[in-house]
Amino acid sequence: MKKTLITGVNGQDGSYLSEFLLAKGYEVYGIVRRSSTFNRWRIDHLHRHLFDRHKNFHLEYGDLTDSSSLMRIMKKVMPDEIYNLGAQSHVQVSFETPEYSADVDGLGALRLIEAMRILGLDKTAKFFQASTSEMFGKVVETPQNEDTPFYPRSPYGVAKLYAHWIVKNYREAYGLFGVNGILFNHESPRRGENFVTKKISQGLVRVKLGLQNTVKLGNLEAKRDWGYAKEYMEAVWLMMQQEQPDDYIIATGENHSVREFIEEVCRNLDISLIWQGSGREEKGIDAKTKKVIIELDDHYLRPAEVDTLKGDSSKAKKILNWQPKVTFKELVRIMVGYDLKSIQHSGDKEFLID
Ligand code: NAP
Ligand code: G4F
Repeated sequence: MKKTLITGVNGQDGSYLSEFLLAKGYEVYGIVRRSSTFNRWRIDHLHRHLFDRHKNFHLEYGDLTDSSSLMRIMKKVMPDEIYNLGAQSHVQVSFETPEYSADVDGLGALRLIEAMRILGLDKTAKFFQASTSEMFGKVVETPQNEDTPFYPRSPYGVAKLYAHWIVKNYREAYGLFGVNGILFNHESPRRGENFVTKKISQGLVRVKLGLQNTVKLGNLEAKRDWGYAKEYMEAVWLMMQQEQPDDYIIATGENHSVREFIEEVCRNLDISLIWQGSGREEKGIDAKTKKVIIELDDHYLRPAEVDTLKGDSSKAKKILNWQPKVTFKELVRIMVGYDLKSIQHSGDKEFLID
C-alpha cells in the first residue's frame, strides 16, 4: 500500500485529493493546524469521531512554518508521495499579510523538500507543488502555457513563484522527483466562502431565499479560467505517476468574467438580472422584485489586479491524457445546486458532502 502525505488536507483540494487517493487504495496522512474552532467539515466524512473513521486516513498536527513538525511527521510516515497543497491561498489577504504569505507559500515548500533531502526521501519519494496561474499575473501572452514568462502581481503570486523555482532547482540540483502543477482557478461546492465564485453562488442563493439583501463585490471585469476542482485533482495525481518529473498547466482553455459568473448564477436561480448605472455606481437589480441584489464595494478591490487568465493545457492532454470535462455552465450549476440544498438544510455540510 502506497503512503501519501498531504499538506492542506482540510482545504478544498486536499479533501478531493484524499478521497481520490483513498479510493485508489493509498494510506493517506494529512497535516492539519490547530485552530480554536474546528474547520474540518470537508474531511469530516473521512475522519469522523462519532462514526466509523476511514481506516487508511490519518491526521497529524503540523504547520508549514514549523520545520520541526514537518520533519517529525515525514520521519514517522516516510511517504511515497507528498502533495503540498497547504497555503495562505487568498490573493487579497496576501496584500495584508505579505511576510506570512511568503513564509507559508514560499518557504513552506522549501521546508518540505529540505526535510525530504535530510531524511533521504529525495531518493525514494515524489513531491507535488501546487503552483498557480497567479504567477502569470500581468500576462505577457494569451493563452498561457508552460513556457509563458511569469509576471506575478501579488505577494501570493511572488511567494508561489519562489516555491515553483525552488522545486525546479531541487529537481536539477539533487534529482528530486518534484512536479509543479500550474493550476488555473478551480472551484467546487467546497470552495472557501471568500473566493468570488462561492461568494456569488452562496450570496445569491441566500438572496433568493430571502436570507440576505445584496452581494457586495469588487472588480466585475476580471476574467478567470474556472475549472472544476475535483477533476483537477486527478490531473495532479497523473503528473505524479509519470516516469519523469515535469511541470504542467491545468486549465480549461476558456475564460469568463466575474460579471458573466453572476449572470449564469442568476439564470440558475431564475432571477432576471438587469444592470443599471455605470462605473463604480453600477448595480445589479432583480427585475421582478426591483431590489438591488449586486452592489460594488471598493473594499474588495486589490492594490494590483490580475485582469485576465486563460490556460493552454495541451501538454497535459498529450502526456497525461487529461482534459477537463465539466464546462463553465455545469460548474455553476453544480455550485448553485449544492448551495441551495445546503442552505435549505441549514448548512448541515457534513451530511451534504458532494
Ligand atoms: P484552500 O481551500 O484555501 O486550502 C488551503 C489549505 O492550506 C487549508 O487546509 C489550510 O488549513 C492550509 N494551510 C494554510 N496555512 C497553512 C500553514 N501555515 N501550515 C499548514 N497548512 C496551512 O486552498 P485550495 O483551493 O484547496 O488550494 C490548494 C492549493 O492549491 C493551495 O496551495 C493554493 O494556493 C493552490 N492553488 C489553488 C487554486 C484554486 O483555484 N483553488 C489555483 C492554483 C493554485 P486551514 O484550514 O487550517 O487554514
Ligand atoms: O476568487 P478570487 O479571490 O480568486 P483569485 O484571486 O483568482 O485566486 C484564486 O485563484 C488562483 C489561481 O489563479 C489561486 F492561486 C489562488 O489561490 C485562488 O484560489 O478572485 C477572482 C477575481 C479577482 O480578479 C478578484 O479581484 O474576482 C475578483 N473579485 C471581484 N469581487 C473578487 C471579489 N474576489 C473576491 N475574492 N471577492 C470579491 O468580492
